[in-house]
Amino acid sequence: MTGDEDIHSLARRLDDAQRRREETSSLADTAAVDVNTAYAVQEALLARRTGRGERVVGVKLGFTSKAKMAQMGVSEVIVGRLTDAMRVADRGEADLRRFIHPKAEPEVAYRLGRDIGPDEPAPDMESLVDAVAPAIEIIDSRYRDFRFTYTDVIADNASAAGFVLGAWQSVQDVSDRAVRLRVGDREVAGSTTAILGDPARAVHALLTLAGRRRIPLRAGQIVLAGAATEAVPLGPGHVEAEVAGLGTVSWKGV
Ligand code: OOG
Repeated sequence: MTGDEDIHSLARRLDDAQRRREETSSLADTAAVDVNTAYAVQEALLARRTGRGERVVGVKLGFTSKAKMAQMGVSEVIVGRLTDAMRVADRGEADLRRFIHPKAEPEVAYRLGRDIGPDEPAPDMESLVDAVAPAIEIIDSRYRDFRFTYTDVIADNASAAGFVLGAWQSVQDVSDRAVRLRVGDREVAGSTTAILGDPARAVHALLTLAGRRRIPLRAGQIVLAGAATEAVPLGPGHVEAEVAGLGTVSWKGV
């Protein structure tokens, strides 16, 4: 088992790795970390960020694709937290030196229309969200070579590192939409079907998970529902994603 002291020292290790842009090794090398402990480390990591003045602006889901679930040998999605410091402006620039070995994923973002209590019985989408947008997530594992266990990645805030939001659109069914991501001269194509079959399902999975993990969900917060394609390694240059019917979102790595 892991005590409070260990939880804080594991959070410090991940936080230092992110701030110094230095990879770290699996937490399993030094501590026994179960899923509860891993979420406690994530919470302690978030407390370090908010202690420095960052503001929580939403959540992200991970392992929403069958491919990643199979790769990790798990069947449950994971959640990480987004802060204002992670946001990159649409059509803006981000200094890649902020990251260790970043990758981009094209996603669908939802905006929560109201606070959501931990034990609400399956509310409908219209009552939960008030807008939807195309988005690009920047993931950046703090672990060497992106190699981690299931609990490692939960502790590491689900590899959350950055996000870019396109223009908000009215709430609509975004299932079965074509998605493409261009990173420099590489283009990958996918579909919103890769996100648990339908991104709306990811929002419902989030409610269950956030309830269980006592993660507050507030009006105005952003939900990144999960990746529609594989993650593509980032280098300097233009990055653009398009979700059919929702439009495009882009930024430039410098
Ligand atoms: C973990 C984060 C996964 C997703 O879309 O599954 C994720 C990782 O692969 O680094 O964001």
